[in-house]
Amino acid sequence: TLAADTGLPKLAVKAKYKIGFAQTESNNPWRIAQTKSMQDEAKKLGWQLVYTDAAGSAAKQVADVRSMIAQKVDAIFLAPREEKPLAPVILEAKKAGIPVFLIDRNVDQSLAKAGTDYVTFIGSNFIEEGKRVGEWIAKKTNGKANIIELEGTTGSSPANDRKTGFDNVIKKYPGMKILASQTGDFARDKGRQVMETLLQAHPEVNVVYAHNDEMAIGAIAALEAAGKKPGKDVLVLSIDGGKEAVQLVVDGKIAYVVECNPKFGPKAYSTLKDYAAGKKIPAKIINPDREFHAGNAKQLLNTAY
Ligand code: GYE
Repeated sequence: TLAADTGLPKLAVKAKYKIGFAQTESNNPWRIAQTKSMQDEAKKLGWQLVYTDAAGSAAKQVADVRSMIAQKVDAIFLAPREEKPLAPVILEAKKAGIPVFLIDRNVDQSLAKAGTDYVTFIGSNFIEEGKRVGEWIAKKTNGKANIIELEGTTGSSPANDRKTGFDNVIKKYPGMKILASQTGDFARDKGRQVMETLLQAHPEVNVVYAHNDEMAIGAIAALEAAGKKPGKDVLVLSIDGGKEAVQLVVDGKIAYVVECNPKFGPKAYSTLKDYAAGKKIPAKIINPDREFHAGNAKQLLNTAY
């Protein structure tokens, strides 16, 4: 059945649901923390969770969502790997009468729309995250920096938006130059490899902006292997705020981290309950992001995921 006002599938009020969670990959602490949060909260509520891991493949994630539709889950939580390829299965779920909630990553709004094709996007404001990193660099370097940017997964909403937010700040400072910007696929080893190559081409680099902790940690390894001191010769900045990165802030190797918290479980399921109860759900539900720097990292370390 379709809710007449929005076109979205309705969800019955039930004590226990059978829900799907289509994860995109499990190769880093952020993903593992997110999956654990979704599983722990389902267990707490006594709900049945159908969990899939797309292992970094948008095509597999499409197949995973289709299998959830075939299993007639009550609702689907999807962390879409990329903005475009996952949009069609959202429409397929809608057609099958299954409401979809996007968590952590969004999809292209020209292909599938929040509030019409899927209920809502729950996650961070990625544009704002990129902007905060850019503004921090501008302040610390007086608007003069030679920057290497390590981008997240190509075509993913956090990679697109973290770049946009950052670029918007850079544009205002003629002395801030992006020497090179390349994808490291949100992965530690890829970040290290890309940084090694870019470092040879651009030895004048003095700032590294990594779209996530994992690539920042990889970049630090590359910098150290090349005899550079992260925190002294090169400022390293990242997004996520996992324990390992916050420890590196304490150690002085990472200068600044904007948080992007992976613990979605409680918010995800309370939003589902609100939706079933007929409450109006906003098209975007934005998580508040903290930040970590030399002045607070030690104190906040044990609150990082
Ligand atoms: O920053 C990164 C992960 O989609 C917001 O994906 C998420 C990002 C997160 O692999 O570490």
